[in-house]
Amino acid sequence: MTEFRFLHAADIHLDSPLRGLAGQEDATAERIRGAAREAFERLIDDAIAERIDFMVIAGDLYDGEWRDYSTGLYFAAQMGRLDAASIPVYLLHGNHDAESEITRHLPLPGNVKTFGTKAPETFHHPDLPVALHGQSFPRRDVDDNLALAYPAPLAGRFNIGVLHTGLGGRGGHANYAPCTLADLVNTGYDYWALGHVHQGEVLHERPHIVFSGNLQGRHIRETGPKGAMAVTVDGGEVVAVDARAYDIVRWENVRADVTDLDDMARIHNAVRTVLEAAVATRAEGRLLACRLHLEGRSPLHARLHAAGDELLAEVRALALGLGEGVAWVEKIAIATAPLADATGGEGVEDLRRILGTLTEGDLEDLAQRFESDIGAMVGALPREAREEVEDDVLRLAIEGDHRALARAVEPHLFARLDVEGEA
Ligand SMILES: [Mn+2]
Repeated sequence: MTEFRFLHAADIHLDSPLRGLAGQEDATAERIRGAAREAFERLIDDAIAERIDFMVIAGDLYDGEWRDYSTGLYFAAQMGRLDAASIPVYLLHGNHDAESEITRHLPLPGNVKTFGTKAPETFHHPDLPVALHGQSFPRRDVDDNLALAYPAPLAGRFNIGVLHTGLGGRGGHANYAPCTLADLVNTGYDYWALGHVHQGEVLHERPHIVFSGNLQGRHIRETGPKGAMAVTVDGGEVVAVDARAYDIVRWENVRADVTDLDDMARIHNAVRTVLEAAVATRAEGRLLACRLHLEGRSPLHARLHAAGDELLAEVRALALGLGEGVAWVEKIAIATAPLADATGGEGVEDLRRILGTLTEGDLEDLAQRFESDIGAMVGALPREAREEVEDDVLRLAIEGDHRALARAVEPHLFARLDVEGEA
């Protein structure tokens, strides 16, 4: 068997709406909005420049129902570029692109083969001894183990399984089309091109079982390099699986220690310094999109907690001041502590006592009240919204971790009391 190379991508989420950008019109915000398309173009550019033998897209190409046809037309045009370069594409639909009727009926260039939804389907590469087996999601909520029905490997071929799966429920991803690593190993295929889990990972070698991860991070829980897997096969054996970064925007958590900084100008300086360092060492020339964590004991603790949008606007101005398309601050997480434990009047002591019973004492009664007040609200959130929560406090509420929830709200409550007391 000759040598060949393919790109394995997944979870591209073209034109996914990006939260946190509302009302921001600057060039940096525009860059972030267009990041998924730009990353996709990098992938296609690379495929053509390197003359790869084929491409696999393992689900969630689209984010869901389109607002208009532009997403589909854009995709068709990019596939046309690969068609002109004689590069076949094997496309599978996952939970996010399962629902759209438009998606299913969009005519695509002849090089694109889309796996059917009714049963596993097998495609053969036109020139190479490669067989690809896959089944697209017929609907969003697929709870069956699709892998069990995939056909036996074909003799004399390099067999690739393409599957969108939560595997066993990994890292906060919904466990769609669940299966085990053993299920996949036992099929006797040579490579499993998996999608759905946004963190890229080689889970097994010989056979190779691989999540490519998503092409472009979309929020602060998708940090670090994002891209696709470049796979080289020689003599029927996988000889290389290289994670290639195609992202345009790099998401990172950035921390600033503000211990003992006693005025806002010094805090601004500290923030500028950590932003510059993160741009230099972690962004690899990409636009740095970050959550800024302020940490340490600070005389400005209460003021920082109460500052809200004003402080966010200030640090965004600092980030934009580093240059166009260099850095953007998604949110500030204040994790400072006061210089000394604040003392307060009777009300403050009561609050401290109540929170103390939550974080240390017997939980039964208050847990029930949490359940009835917050549990009902959280229960009303749609499944997808629950999965993609970015707010730490809301996440704890969803997880029903009342102790951690009480600890998380405590500094906010005391900071507010302190600020009001100062005035
Ligand atoms: Mn998915």
